[in-house]
Amino acid sequence: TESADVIVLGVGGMGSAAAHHLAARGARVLGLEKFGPAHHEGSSHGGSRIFRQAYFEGAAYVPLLLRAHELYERLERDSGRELAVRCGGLMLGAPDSQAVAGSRQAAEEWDLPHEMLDAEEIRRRYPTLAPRDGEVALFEARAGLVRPEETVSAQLELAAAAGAELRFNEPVTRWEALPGGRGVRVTTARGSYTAGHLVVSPGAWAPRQLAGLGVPLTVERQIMYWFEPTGGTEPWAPERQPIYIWEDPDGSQIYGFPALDGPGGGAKVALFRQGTVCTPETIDRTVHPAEIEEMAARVGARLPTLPGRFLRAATCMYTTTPDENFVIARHPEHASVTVACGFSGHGFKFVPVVGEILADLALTGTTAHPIGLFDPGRFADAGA
Ligand code: PYC
Repeated sequence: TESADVIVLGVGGMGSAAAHHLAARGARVLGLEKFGPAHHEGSSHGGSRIFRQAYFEGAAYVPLLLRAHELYERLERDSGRELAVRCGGLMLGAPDSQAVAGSRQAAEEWDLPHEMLDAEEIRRRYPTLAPRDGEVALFEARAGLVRPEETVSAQLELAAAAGAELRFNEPVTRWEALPGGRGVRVTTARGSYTAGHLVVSPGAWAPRQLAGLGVPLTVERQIMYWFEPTGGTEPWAPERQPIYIWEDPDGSQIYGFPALDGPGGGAKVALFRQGTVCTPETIDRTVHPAEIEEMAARVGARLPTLPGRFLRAATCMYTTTPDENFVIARHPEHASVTVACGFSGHGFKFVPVVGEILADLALTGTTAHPIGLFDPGRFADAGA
């Protein structure tokens, strides 16, 4: 049996961040991953994730986003990789929609720089967008996108450079907290390891790896689509086109990105939430013609130069809690285990700050970051 100070189970978005922060603080880290580095099987692929701070899901997230912004910049400097594109962001919809009213409330509460635009001003600034009369937008210049695969790769590289041992294609079959606070034992397809502490960051594999946590999690299949705009990608360049989340009167939201990655890269669009329930084993990885047609019709109604030509689509997974807030805590039953799961489709922008929090919790049992919202104890009565 080999041993480490801290084992990290799953080194995707959150786990690679934890491994990076733990190793940088001098812990002997062993990272175990079912797939290869920065893989496409989970929730951290597809070239782009939204970054924003005027957070309509709740102003309580804002301090974490302020720190995430700093840590992404530090990660960019330390890795020499381009991880963020600061193209700005628009939250669009009726003035009382969650996207608009919620982001405005967070911006006002935290004094975040933002502008409110009416439909005419949106059309004037962004010929790619066709809001209806009465629709408005909150524009946030500091918003933009982050690059998931590059971010995971940067964190893995920096973790390894700080001494972390990372083992890929090595699925964990079982973990257990040893009695008497003697740490943990983790068994994989290849061996058995002990450590003083375990960080469990399994993404969509949480329902199995954290079955005893008592958090009701739902894994959802999501689809990302890339279209080539009619008339070319010039107006869709990140210098001109911000990211956007656009809420319909029925509360559903589409979101999208500027055209990235040169000719053939296309403009990515997707539905926020509303996925179909799946498991990592049963997810249908095929994107069907009817799904593409439905998305094409939906974007065509709002974005005059889309759908243009369909380029490609890919699936990924959300792991969602009933209130869509994350779960980040010491395990309520095992003091030698820290858990991170249930990022509910909006977690990637937080990746480096979650790594910092997980390192705090694993090494000291506490953190100065405000994480009360993420306590798994909030579901304690749910299944009773
Ligand atoms: O977290 O901003 C977000 C987001 C938009 C769509 C999916 N996640």
